[in-house]
Amino acid sequence: MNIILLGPPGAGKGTQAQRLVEERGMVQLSTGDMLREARTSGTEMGNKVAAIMDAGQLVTDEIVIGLIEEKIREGNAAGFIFDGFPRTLGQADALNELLSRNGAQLEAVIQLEVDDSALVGRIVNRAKEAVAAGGQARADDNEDSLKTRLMEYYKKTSPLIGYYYARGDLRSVDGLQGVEDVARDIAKALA
Ligand code: B4P
Repeated sequence: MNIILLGPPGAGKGTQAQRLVEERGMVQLSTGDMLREARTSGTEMGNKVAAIMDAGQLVTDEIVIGLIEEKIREGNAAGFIFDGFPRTLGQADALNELLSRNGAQLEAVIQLEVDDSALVGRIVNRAKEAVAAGGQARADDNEDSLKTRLMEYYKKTSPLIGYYYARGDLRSVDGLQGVEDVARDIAKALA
């Protein structure tokens, strides 16, 4: 089973992907995590990625598709959770092609619905918790970057809702609920 978790920044894609990994043994492919790893490489590409992410913008399709392509080619029996990918129509088309080229298909797209005011609260809270735990907040977890991240989401990612609805793949889940309740509704949507 291959599924996509779709939603604005802070909707809980990463949180729910982790649950699915624990409960179903699926493999999480988080482009955010892959890009955060790439930025630590010190390469020219890594530095470019860091600057784009910190500003809250989307990294180019070319870089992101390149990162995901290799993982899909490796395949896995339990299926992939695409966490934060695709984020543009170009990425969605590329994913279709990559899956069919590898004899795989998409089972469902879970859309996590959360309103903007809750998103801001969650992101600010995540930044505070990271600092309180003695670590560092993510460089893009601040109100300025978040404004850009939300604008990017509405402009470039939200058209995917109509795209997957038209294909009959979309399942919407109320992401404003607590983590357990969201997980329960995702399980229902996948039943
Ligand atoms: P991501 O790493 O994907 O991060 P995100 O969208 O901010 O977070 P997510 O929705 O996973 O939220 P989480 O569960 O952590 O992207 C970061 C950046 O990478 C992007 O801005 C972009 O620059 C780049 N990027 C990534 N993918 C890309 C792509 N495909 N194309 C181009 N660029 C790409 O939850 C957030 C917080 O809420 C946590 O603190 C969590 O504990 C809390 N929370 C979660 N669920 C909750 C609930 N139900 N109730 C209360 N709190 C909850």
